Amino acid sequence: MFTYNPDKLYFFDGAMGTMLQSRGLKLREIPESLNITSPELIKSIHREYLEAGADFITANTFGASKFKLEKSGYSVHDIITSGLNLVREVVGNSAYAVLDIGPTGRVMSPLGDASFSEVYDAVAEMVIAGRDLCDAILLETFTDLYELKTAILAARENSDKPIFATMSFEESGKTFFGASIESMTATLEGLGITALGVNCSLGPVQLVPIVKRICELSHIPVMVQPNAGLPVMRDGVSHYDVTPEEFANVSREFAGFGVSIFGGCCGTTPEHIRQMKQKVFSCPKYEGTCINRTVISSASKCVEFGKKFIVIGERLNPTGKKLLQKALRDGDMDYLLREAVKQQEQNADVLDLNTGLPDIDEAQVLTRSLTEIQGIVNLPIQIDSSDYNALESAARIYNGKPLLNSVNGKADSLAHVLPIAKKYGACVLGLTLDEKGIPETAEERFAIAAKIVAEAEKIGIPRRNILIDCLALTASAQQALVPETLKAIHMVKHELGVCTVLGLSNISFGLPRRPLVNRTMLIAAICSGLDAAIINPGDNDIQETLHAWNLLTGNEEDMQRYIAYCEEHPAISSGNAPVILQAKNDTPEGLNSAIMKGLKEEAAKYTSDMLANMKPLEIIEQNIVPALDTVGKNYESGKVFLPQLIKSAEAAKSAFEVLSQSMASSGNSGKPKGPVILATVYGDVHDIGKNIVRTIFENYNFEVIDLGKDVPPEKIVEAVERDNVHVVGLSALMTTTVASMKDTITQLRAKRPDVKVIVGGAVLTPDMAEYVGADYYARDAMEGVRILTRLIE
Ligand code: B1M
Repeated sequence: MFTYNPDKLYFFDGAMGTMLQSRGLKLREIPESLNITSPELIKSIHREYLEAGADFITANTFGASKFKLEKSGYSVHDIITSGLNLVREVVGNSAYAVLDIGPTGRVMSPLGDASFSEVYDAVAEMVIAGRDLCDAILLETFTDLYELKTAILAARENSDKPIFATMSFEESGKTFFGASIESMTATLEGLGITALGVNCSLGPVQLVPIVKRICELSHIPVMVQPNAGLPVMRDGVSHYDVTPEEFANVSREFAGFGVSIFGGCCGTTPEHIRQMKQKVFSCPKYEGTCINRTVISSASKCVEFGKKFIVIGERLNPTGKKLLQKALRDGDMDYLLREAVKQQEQNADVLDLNTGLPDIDEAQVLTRSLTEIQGIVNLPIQIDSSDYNALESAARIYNGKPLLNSVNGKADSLAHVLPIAKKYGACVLGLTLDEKGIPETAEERFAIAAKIVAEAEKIGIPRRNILIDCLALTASAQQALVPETLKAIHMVKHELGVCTVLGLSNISFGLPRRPLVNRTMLIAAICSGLDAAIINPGDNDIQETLHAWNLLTGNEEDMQRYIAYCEEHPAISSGNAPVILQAKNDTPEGLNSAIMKGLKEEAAKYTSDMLANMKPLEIIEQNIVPALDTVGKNYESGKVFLPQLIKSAEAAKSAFEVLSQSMASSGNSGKPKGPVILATVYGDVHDIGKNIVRTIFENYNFEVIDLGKDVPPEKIVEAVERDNVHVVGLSALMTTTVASMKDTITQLRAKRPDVKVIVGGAVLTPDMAEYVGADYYARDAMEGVRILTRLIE
């Protein structure tokens, strides 16, 4: 089995797919099936990479998950064992045999329909099939950090082999699903893997800034497997133009950043690996170190403690909040999502999530709430529970690196919570209390903090992953202890060297003008070394105090933020009650805002309310379409990523369902006219517009045969002939699927020249409609109705 030696550099092999294509792999042929049907071919490729100097030979098992092999007739077990046996036959003991695992091809919940356990089980099946035959496991080319974390857990818990994990980045420095370099590094490095890194999607040159940043951040070895450049299409085939020499030169640069494991992806050949090894092998040992930071992360956003002051939103904790308690008991996730989104809009940096109530299954409610919230809010979460089982269940399904709230100095707490933090690579918040309660003096609280740090380090949790809460006691009852809290914060921060957090509002309990006391304590604590507070981010007093503090201690940007804040909030609050900031866009653009934020139930509710004053079509044209347009533009400009796009689409759908029901109840009666076929063309899954068109057509009493989305031309032709239809409506939303629309119309014309074709969809123009050979172009659903009426009546 492989053991990493920090004094050595290691080399993986290069592309398998490119080599197979150059040797005649047929379109639609499953590459992994060649382990069984053409073993000599696969062995010859392994042999070439071995001769080129690769230390690790990767089995041809990348796509061997049960989802991908489903209809192939091959079993996961057979593909994996045959693939690894072929490697072993070639390398014997002269190189390491690697079980290769790529993404499962499913999108995980709540964005997609694959649950954590489905993905976990699929990867575990692959690992179990290959664990006795391999020396290491490579999880590569992932773009969804959540899926990769799940796969790592499946690999770790079902084998003892070293794990290498890589993700594919776009030039923007984010993955397709929006994971950032920071969030990837923070999340993966604590999961007990041997190395993390990047592969595929980009060539070595484009990867330079990404790899440099990963090396600055990662505390574990870094690996890189670039493509041989960006693909260029020639004669319908992808070509990769980076030569072995260029590839080797940039790889040497990677070694200078601290990369110690090298290899190649699409377009690389044995020659790329040979020259890379020659160039890199002689590199002097890298002596640099990475940045030591206390960070937690969601899938896309990292928060660093110890720099800017961090606000941890406290509103998702049911203590004293009747409405939240009810929502948790009723499973009203929308209430939680609204609170989460509101705190995000109020500039919280992190959200505390506590679902503890005496009469509920906390593990179940906490994991469900967390799954929903992390699908919609991009802030990191502080998982807050005193139930060890709930804490572990949540840390397991959390998408990123969480902060666990909390451990304390009691033996039982240390024994249960620290192993959870270690296993999931989480940060953990330590409370300075133990079996004897909360000590009075700063020195005693410091001693508990030091004990927590020592116990954590003993099991391998680095000090940077520990934060300490020195506990604010109520000033009205224990006034003399306030300075002890401040002193303890100072000692923990400066003598123990860990970041500090404080649950603030307890300090003012029972006193008049609580906000005044809270904000005064806040500044005193920050001066003592406080890095973060658990507070209500909608509390104006706290917000303006923090803005003023940042202005006084920060830079020009903080000055501008302070001025902007004052312009937005002219009234200075006073009195006892915290002033809750109004969440932006609450009304009157509620529906647009709900769609943009991806809030399904809110979108439906706003739509029902709006139906009192507006017609369904007006709501579609004035709200749904513009909101989706904005989301589309934000997606295009990289402000939002695929997960948010999917969430917005779901919210738009739920709004539209309400409209559909309303239109159905007011629909025309009489004998339906038609029929007309509707379909979104092949290769295109956008069906919101097409569904709107269907509903409006039906509302005008046309019979619609809806063939759905992503419909192959043959299926449309077949339906036209079978049902003797005279009008076909096609929808396309992407430039890439206009060609598919043209192809569909060509095939239709060949069989049924008499059929009239109406086309629509955001990407089309009248010119394009003519180009694809349509008879009519409809800008929107109503125009479609007018055309159809003329045609059919
Ligand atoms: Co995507 N998407 N999307 N997407 N998506 C677009 C289309 C995009 C423009 C966003 C952007 O980058 N700005 C872009 C295409 C770029 C291009 O080619 N020029 C894009 C992309 C790139 C992608 C993916 C490739 C993203 C990815 O995976 N990397 C992927 C594509 C997958 C595929 O199809 N193979 C993808 C996926 C998705 C989601 C699944 C997340 C989701 C779709 C969910 C669903 O439909 N079930 C989605 C969404 C929601 C959008 C945007 C934001 C909104 C589309 C929409 O529903 N609009 C979209 C941006 C945009 O269009 N502004 C975008 C509202 C709808 C009512 O309008 O369909 O035009 P529309 O229908 C109108 C009229 O056009 C007309 O009537 C309707 C009502 O007025 N009409 C007809 C339509 N068909 C008609 C037929 C008729 C008559 C009228 O007679 C037959």
